[in-house]
Amino acid sequence: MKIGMVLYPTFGGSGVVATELGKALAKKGHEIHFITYAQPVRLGNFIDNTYYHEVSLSDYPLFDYQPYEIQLSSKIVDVVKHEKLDLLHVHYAIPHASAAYMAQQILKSQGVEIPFITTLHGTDITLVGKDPSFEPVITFCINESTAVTAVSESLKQSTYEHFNTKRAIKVIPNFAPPIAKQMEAECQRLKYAMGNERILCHISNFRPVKRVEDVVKIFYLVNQKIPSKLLLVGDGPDRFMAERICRELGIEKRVIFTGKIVGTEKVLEICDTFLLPSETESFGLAALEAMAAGVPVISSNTGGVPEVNLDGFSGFTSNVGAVEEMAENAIKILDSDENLAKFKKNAKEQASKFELEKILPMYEQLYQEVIAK
Ligand code: GMT
Repeated sequence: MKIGMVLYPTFGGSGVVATELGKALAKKGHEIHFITYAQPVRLGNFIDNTYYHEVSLSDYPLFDYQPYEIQLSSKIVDVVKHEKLDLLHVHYAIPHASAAYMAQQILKSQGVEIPFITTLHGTDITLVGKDPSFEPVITFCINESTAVTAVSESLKQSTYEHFNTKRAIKVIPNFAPPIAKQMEAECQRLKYAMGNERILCHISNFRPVKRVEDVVKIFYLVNQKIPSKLLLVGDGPDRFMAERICRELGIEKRVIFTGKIVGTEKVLEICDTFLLPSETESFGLAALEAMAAGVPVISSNTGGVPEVNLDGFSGFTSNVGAVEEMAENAIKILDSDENLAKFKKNAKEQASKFELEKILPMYEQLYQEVIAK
């Protein structure tokens, strides 16, 4: 199949899923055309069957705001026509679904039919989408998409709660991209922690929804009982606040801010526990990636996270803001080598339910269905 993949190119989960999905489909022989405004961070080098079409933005002085959606629609029209695509798969509703709809209508006026699938990822529904200023467009696009998928059962239910739609939404969970085994993990680990220290980790875009302050407080409590280090990976609006709190709590020498990293599997390989205390999380791809690397997860029990992290098995889940309970749970995992080994094994076992080989055929089947419609 020839598939147009419309996505955000950044570190956000939706872009990661779209890129990894495209790469996996390309490996199976499908032709994948990524359409976005910058090189997707996970795309990497020259990969067979993948093509990247950059949407260039106009900086004409009349525009206070660049009309990205219009330029994206035009690019989609061009790519569909000239590359003879079979379907579009757009990740994150805003503005990708409305751009796809507009492109579809333009193409229809020129005698070209193109179906489009919208995958809802989370904040497009739970935070941004239900903002009244977006709601009518999102509702319309959900209703007009040839097919709609959501990354968890929880996100599907939230969509029905917040939007005026009865249309079928298929749950296709995210998958853990395959990870190449690192050979020097033990050496690498010693660069960050002494032999007797545990390493905790958090990876995110440091937005308020991630509750990075809770991450630091959980670590502060754990570190009082168990010698440890915290790796904070990523960057965003709450990084400065997190750095300040670390200094106030006197743990700044025990917390390492790495900034943004492309190959996070290298970090995960040296970690013992992953912290994800988010306010809301439709799925928690970062937690799944941690579990796939054998890292147990301490998370909130919000949104789709309990579908991924099994309480008491692959880690623990708690109510949002229950910092002390989350710290106690982390200590339960970290206080003996036996417990840690058990949870690491369980984390991998739970992650295997979301292996790429299990999820990919669900998308391929859906693609066949929408093309046949
Ligand atoms: O979490 C973010 O801020 C990024 C956001 C995105 O759209 O890229 O992530 C969302 O999509 C991911 C991939 O499906 C999910 O794993 C995340 O849980 C979801 N984030 C939220 O719901 C807050």
